[in-house]
Amino acid sequence: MIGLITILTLILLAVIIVQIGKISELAGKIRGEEVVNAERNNRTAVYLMIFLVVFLVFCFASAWWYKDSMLGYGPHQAASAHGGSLDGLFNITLFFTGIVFVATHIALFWFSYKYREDKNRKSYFFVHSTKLEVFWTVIPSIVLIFLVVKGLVTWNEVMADIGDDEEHIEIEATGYQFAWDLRYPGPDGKLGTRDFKQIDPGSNPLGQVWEDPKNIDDFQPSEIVLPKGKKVRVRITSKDVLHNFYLPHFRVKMDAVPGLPTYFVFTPILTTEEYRQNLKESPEWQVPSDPAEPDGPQRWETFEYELACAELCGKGHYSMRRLVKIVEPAEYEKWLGEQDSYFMSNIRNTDADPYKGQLLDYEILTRETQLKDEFTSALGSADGTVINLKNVFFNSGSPVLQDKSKYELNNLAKLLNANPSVKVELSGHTDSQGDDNMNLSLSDKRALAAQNYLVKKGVSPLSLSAKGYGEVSPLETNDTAEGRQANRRTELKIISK
Ligand SMILES: [Cu+2]
Repeated sequence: MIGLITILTLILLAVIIVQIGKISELAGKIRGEEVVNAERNNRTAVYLMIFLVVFLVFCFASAWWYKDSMLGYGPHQAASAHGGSLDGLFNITLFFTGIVFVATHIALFWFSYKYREDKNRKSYFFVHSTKLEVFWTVIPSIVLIFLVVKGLVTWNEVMADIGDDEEHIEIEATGYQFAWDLRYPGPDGKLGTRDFKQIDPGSNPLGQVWEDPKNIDDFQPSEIVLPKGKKVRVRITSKDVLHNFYLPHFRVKMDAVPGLPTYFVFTPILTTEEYRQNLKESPEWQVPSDPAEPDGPQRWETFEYELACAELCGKGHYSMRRLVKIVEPAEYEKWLGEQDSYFMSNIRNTDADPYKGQLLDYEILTRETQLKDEFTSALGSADGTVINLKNVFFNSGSPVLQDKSKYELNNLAKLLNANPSVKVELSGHTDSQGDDNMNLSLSDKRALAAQNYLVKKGVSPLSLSAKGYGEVSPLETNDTAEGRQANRRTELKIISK
């Protein structure tokens, strides 16, 4: 409906203009062409002057009106360390181009006013003015040299890569139609290698090479979380077409090119919460976030940083949005601890796992902290708390400890040595396969083997006891291989503290 009205209005306007033209033509015939022309020239000259004033006022007023919504102005100060210098560069450029913009517009319209047709004025021609040539060559040259040099200096500062041994966090963003796959390096701080031939949309979306141990702990979060004040290097790449990694609030923008990894280094300096506090000062942000819910949270409260794609990469382009959260370093560490490695949750012990049956360094490390936590919490709770000792393995049907059991037992020895007053019982358990008595005796021997190992590692024999329980207390069903595996175990019980 609005479209139809607009079209009708435009047609009507065209008709009116044509009619006015016809009227002035007729008037010209009646009153003599010259008089009418002079009048029309005067009128047009005045209209142009009015247009100039309205136009310039509009330009400045709209810039002023929207200043709180523009990046770099009002509450939108850059949230990254380098952002300020980029904003500064924009402002310097705006200053010079602004002067030229205003001056040329005034000159353009003033000249058409001042030099409108006048019978009594004669044109003045001149061939060459050296002064003028020098004037309009030298001044723009100086300004341009200044802008280019300043721009280069800023560019080199903003685009500088990480120096050798400089502490930083490296993350990776892979664009595809239509989303971003994000990858973090996990506790080792290093991203694993990728090979496009290994890409499988279901089980290996990034084509990570599992033989590379650096891939074991990499995780793929659904949003970017980063600590304030730490240098971040983002590896940027694409799987299909050109995308663009754009973090507007951090003044980070870089093409994601298939087959050609790019990068951007930046340091966030404002947490999401601090940015919200800045926005809170602006009236534009003190309105309900959802107009349908006037009592709901205000706009500034629901603000989030975002990652967008700044390349028109296809019809789903708009949906390439990911949340970005900047938090205090302690909160970041906490978040890191909650992330699950992609390999461990999706690939471990499947056919794609090249380490099937082996104990991984990553597992040894994570188990160390886990055991420590379990032991500390057991000391804090009532006597009788049981800890399942993972990663204690015996040869099949025998009480001989496998070499890889040393990690768990060494860690346990460390904890017991640090708490000499704690008394514990080691207990052996088997599955239900085979003879009951054999199982009981085997579990007894295995518990004893674990005890002997701990004594060798300096734990006082007085704080240790060992007992076999055979097959009587299974954790899970004995009908499946996984269940039986879970039932064959060594446990630790706190007797007294
Ligand atoms: Cu895109």
